[in-house]
Amino acid sequence: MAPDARSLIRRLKHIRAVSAGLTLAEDWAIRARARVDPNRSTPRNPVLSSQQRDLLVPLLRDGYVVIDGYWDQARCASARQAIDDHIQRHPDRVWRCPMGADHRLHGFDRVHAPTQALFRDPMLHGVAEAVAGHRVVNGFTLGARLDATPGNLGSGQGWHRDGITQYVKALLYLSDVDADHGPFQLVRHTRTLREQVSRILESGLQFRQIAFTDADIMRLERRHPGSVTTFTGSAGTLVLALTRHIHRGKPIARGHRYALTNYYFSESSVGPALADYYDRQVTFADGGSFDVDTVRAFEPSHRSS
Ligand SMILES: O=C(O)CCC(=O)C(=O)O
Repeated sequence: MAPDARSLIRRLKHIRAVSAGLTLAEDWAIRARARVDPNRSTPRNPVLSSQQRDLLVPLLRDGYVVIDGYWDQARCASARQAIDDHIQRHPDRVWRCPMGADHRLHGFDRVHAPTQALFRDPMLHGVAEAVAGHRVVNGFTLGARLDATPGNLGSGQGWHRDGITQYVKALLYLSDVDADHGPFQLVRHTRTLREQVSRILESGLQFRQIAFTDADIMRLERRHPGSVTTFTGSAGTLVLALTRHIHRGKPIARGHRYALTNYYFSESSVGPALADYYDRQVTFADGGSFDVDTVRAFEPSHRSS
């Protein structure tokens, strides 16, 4: 696109009615395209267990649900050690943020057998699919350690929302996380089309905005006090969250935060473009890359049960 056209669009997006209109139009186009998409995939077995229903109801209502004690302390301690060992042994396979706080091991499930239990968890996978309304795949489990370095932005590098093909993340704390240890935070009422359009009209957010400043969030919080929700919890706590909400890991003030995160994607979005996106940025924990065929071939056990 010509630079003039780009700058015109940038200026138009500052007009709230234009941003709201574009958001509505894009949503309509996405839905229309999905209806005629020959590759559209639907879950073969949408039947949920009572445990899954118990997770799905608050997840859809609030945008998150917390499972206490998903892993016990011993398992968390051993995974923390495995993350430290891997970071030390394979520094070339670690993605680091510019402030040196966030250390990320993509595909930690490939090198740490106990993480497979989280990666494959059919209960979580089934809930992720029920939320999306179509087949999703778990692209990888991220193993991460955050260190409290000066000026760090926290996990995820600041307030953002995930892309339209990522509905849900499962984040498992491996260490105790209080307000100082970089907890996950989510801004409620920023996900649905209606909420997004309202936030544009009230608070000046913009069409397709995926990164947000602290000032943006303070404006939202002033209008809707209590929207920012902070997830503290002990090691072993799992947070399932709809990550089209604005969210971040809070900057870490003390010590370290260890976590594992499942990255669920719409199955139809997993292809060369996504692989290329990861190839350009990271080497996976086993030295490999995002492998479209392997990711798509994995058949979670809940589909056949
Ligand atoms: O780990 C967290 O607390 C959130 C990370 C996140 O949102 C991201 O990496 O996109």
